[in-house]
This record gives sequence, C-alpha cells and structure tokens, in this order.
Amino acid sequence: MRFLLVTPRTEFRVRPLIAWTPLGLISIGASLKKYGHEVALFDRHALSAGAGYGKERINDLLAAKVLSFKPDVIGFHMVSPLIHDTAECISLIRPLFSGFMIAGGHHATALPEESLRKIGGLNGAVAGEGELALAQFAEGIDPRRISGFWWKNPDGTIHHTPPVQIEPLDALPFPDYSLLNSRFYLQRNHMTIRGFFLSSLSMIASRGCVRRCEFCSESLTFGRGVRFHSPEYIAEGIRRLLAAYPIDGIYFHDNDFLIDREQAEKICEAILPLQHQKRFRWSIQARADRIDRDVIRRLKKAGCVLIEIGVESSLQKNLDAIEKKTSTEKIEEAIAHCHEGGMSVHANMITGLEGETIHTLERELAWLKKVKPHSFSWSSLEIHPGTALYERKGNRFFESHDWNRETILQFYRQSPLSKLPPKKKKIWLRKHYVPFHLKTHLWHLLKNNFPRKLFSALLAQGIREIHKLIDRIRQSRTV
Ligand code: B12
Ligand code: SF4
Repeated sequence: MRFLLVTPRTEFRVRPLIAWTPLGLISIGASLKKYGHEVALFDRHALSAGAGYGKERINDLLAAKVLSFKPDVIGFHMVSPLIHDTAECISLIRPLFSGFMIAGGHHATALPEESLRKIGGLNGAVAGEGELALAQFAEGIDPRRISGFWWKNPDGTIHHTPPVQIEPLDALPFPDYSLLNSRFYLQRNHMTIRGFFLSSLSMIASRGCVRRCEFCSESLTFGRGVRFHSPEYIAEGIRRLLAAYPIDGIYFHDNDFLIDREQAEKICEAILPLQHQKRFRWSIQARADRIDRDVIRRLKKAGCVLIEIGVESSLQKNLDAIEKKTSTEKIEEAIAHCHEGGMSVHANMITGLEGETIHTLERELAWLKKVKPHSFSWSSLEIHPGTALYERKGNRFFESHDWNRETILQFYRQSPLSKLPPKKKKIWLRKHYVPFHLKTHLWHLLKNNFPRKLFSALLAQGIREIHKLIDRIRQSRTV
C-alpha cells in the first residue's frame, strides 16, 4: 500500500529556526516500510515555517502530491491549535481522493470521536501510538482487532477498540529520517539546541511521564507510565545518524530524560565511545528536581551541553496551582548546579497562568535576572483537550464549537499580555523583556560559538537570506 503522511501547516515562519524533527510520523513511516509499504511525507510545517511558502502554494503542492503519488491512505498528524488546518486539508483533498483518510497525534488521542464527527471527510482515527495500528491496518487486519482504532461506518456509526502501549520499544525500527526535508531539518542553527550553532536531528529515548501537571498533554499519546529504549538501541541510533548525515547535534524529545537515573547513566556510558569516532553535542529536557552535581558531571562527560527545564513559573503559588509538584528552591538549586557544572540551562516559562498581571510578570523577569539561566523562553498557556486544566475549565470548547481557523485562534489567544492593547504591549515588551532576552541569548551564543562558529553562523544566515530572496522572486514570477 502507499501511505502519504501529512504534518499541519504552522501559521508563522519560525524565526530563528527551531528544527525539531516530526519523530512520530517518521517512526510510523519506518514501521510501514518494514512491511514493504511505500511512504511519503508531505511536511506542511517545513514548507511554511522553514521555506516560508504561503497557504495557497502549499495547498497546490499537496493536491499535486496526492495526484502524482497516488496514495491508498493519507494520514494526518493533528495538534489542537492547528486542527483547522487538518480539517481544511481534508476538505481540499476529498474531491481528488477516494481512499482512506486517517488521523493521529495528540488531538486525535484526546478527542477521537469528535474528530470523526466534526471532520466530515475523515474515515478513521488512532488514539495513542500509531506505528502498530497503521501497520496492522495496512496488512488488512480487521479494524476490530487493531488497538486504539476508531472508524466510521458508511451509516455514520462510530466504533473503536482500546489502545495498547507498544512494548518493548526496541521492537520499533529506527525512525526513517530519509523521509524528512533535509534542507529544512539539517540547517545549521542556534535554536534547536539553544545557543549552540549545530546541525542536528532529534531522537527519543523514552515515552511517557509519571507526572500529570494540570496543563500538560505532553505524554497523552503514550498513556500511563514510562517505557524506555535500551541504551544500546539509542547508541546504535546515534551511530547510524552520525554516519548517514552531516550532523553534529542530537536533540532528545523525551519528556524527562532523567526520569530513571540509572537508565540515564547507562545511556551516557553507551554514548561516550561514539564521541571518539565523531564529536557531537546533545541536549535533553528534564525536571528540575532530578538535577544534581553528579548527573551533570556524567551528562557533560558524554557530550550533553544543554538541559531544558520546564520551570513554568518562579512563583510557588503558581507551581502549586498547576500541580508541578516541585518548589522554587529546587528549581533555583538545579540552575545553580548547571552553572557550577558548566552545563547550559534553558528555562521554559509560561505566561497566562491564573491571576497573572504585569506586576507578576515583572517578578518573574526579576527572578530570571537573579538565577540567570543561559537562555529562556516564554510561551502562552494553552488549554489542550486531554488535560486536567481543560476538564476543570469545563467549557468543552472543542466539543461545542466549529473547528475553523477563526474560532480556534480565538480560543488559543489566552495570555493576559496579549489582552493588553497592542501599543501598551509593545512598550512593555520593549522596556522589560526584549533587552534582557536579547542580552542573555546573544551572550550565550557568543560564548559557545566564538569566533569561527559565529562567523559560519552569520555566513549561513546570509546564504539563507539569499535563498529566501530567490524563492520570493521565483514565487512572484509564478503568480
Ligand atoms: C517535537 C515537537 C514539536 C516540533 C515538531 C512537530 C512535529 N511535527 O512532530 C515543533 C517544534 C515543530 C512543534 C511545533 C508545534 N507543536 Co509540538 N511538540 C513536540 C513534542 C515536544 C515532541 C513530539 C514527539 O516527537 N513525540 C514523540 C513521537 C514518537 O510521538 P508523537 O509525535 O506523539 O507521535 C505518535 C502518536 O501521536 C501517533 N501519531 C502521530 N501522528 C500520527 C498520524 C497518524 C495518521 C497516526 C495513525 C498516528 C499518529 O503515533 C506516533 C508514533 O507513536 C511534543 C510533546 C510530546 N512529548 O509529544 C509537542 C506537542 C506535540 N506540540 C504541541 C503543539 C501545540 C505544537 C504547536 C501547535 C505549537 C504551539 N504550542 O502552538 C506547533 C505545531 C507545529 C506543527 N505544524 O506541527 C502539543 C500538542 C498538544 C495538542 N493537544 O495538540 C504538544 C503535545 C506539546 C504540548 N504543548 O503539550 N512541536
Ligand atoms: S510538564 Fe513535564 S513533568 Fe509535568 S506532566 Fe508534562 S512532561 Fe510531565
């Protein structure tokens, strides 16, 4: 069978670039190929966020791909804030394509039945992990025996089976990175592994998280508990990537790389010998309360250069409210350990938590200035279906509203900062946020990449700008 897998289109160009890999789809692609099926990836995200193509152009390219590749099945990766894009794609494709359209990912896992009801042209959905379900579907197995499968009968009735977790994870083939748009994903940049000017690809060493922070839907598709790849599988995966691609960075997508200390240490040991063959740097995400001097020493020795911490807020009342189950002191200690151990640390912060005011934001900024992570980012709180927060809000937004661009964008505009009149917001950002943010990032960048790498960074940026200019000229000629 022929499978076309599609990512949703991001509405903005990611500047500077964050080229994290769509691991879910390339892992599904590898499983399907293992059984002899043909797979192509149509990456709407890479075309919009990377190449900067507009919606019309991407839609035309997708329609052309459907006609030339002639898939039997089209699979969509669905995320809640971009659900309108998938819905639009499906109605665009339906008149051209009479085969099976199926969706998976976080949104499909949280709301499989609503997805089938609200998106008319969709035939099926997978709740949870997709590798086994799609491979079984391709093998012609009766849907009633495929785990996590939701399907619509011609009479409109919906049936489903419960999801099953893939175990052991090592049974999965390595994700098929050859499906990726290499021009986008291999671009050397300083944001994928923040502050380090590297060409990198992503991997994942574990699936799941044992916590359930109120706002978080990160491990929804993986179900309860945590499962691990063996350290040997991870080392072999890295070895293959280093041999096949001109990369010098690996970004781990794990929710919490340090969730099992022994496992993390074994991975470090397995990775170390690879550093002698070809030097590469890597980064992880971890909870603050798992970070100590010893683990930093081991990570650093194995080539890890950056830990991203989901700090979310420095205010204890916020941490308690979102059920982060940690303390401001623990976070401060973790950041201090990173400084002492020479490990770069990035703080992921959230704006838009309940009770937030400009005053509390200023307190968060003052805290950042005090503890000095090497870099930080602030994302607005997003209320995703499948989280405790969505349940508590109780407005059943996705169940009760249309899934069109306007409604969805309205729902996701939550931050009080974005509620400020645009002029006031600009002034606040310019005065309090931008200078500090720029200073921290620039300093980190200079320190890690000076001087040869920095020169290459500037050169690469210049070349990218020239490519974009050529693209724009070409685009204007074809219009
Ligand atoms: C890496 C990443 C990105 C990367 C790459 C995205 C990509 N295309 O995969 C970048 C930086 C581009 C990104 C951007 C965004 N992301 Co993101 N991202 C992640 C992250 C951290 C890891 C994803 C990953 O690699 N998982 C590991 C793989 C193995 O699992 P998986 O992707 O879930 O895929 C499995 C199943 O979901 C399923 N599946 C997935 N797709 C399909 C399709 C079919 C047909 C089938 C059958 C099954 C199936 O099978 C896969 C294999 O088992 C997750 C958090 C997480 N832990 O998952 C957030 C996450 C997926 N992102 C999220 C969001 C919201 C976004 C953005 C909308 C940004 C934003 N906050 O507004 C954009 C959307 C960009 C886009 N166009 O897709 C949310 C989604 C929540 C939700 N309810 O929808 C998550 C869960 C983070 C969060 N905030 O909670 N993201
Ligand atoms: S925020 Fe981090 S620790 Fe909390 S549930 Fe999500 S992945 Fe787990």
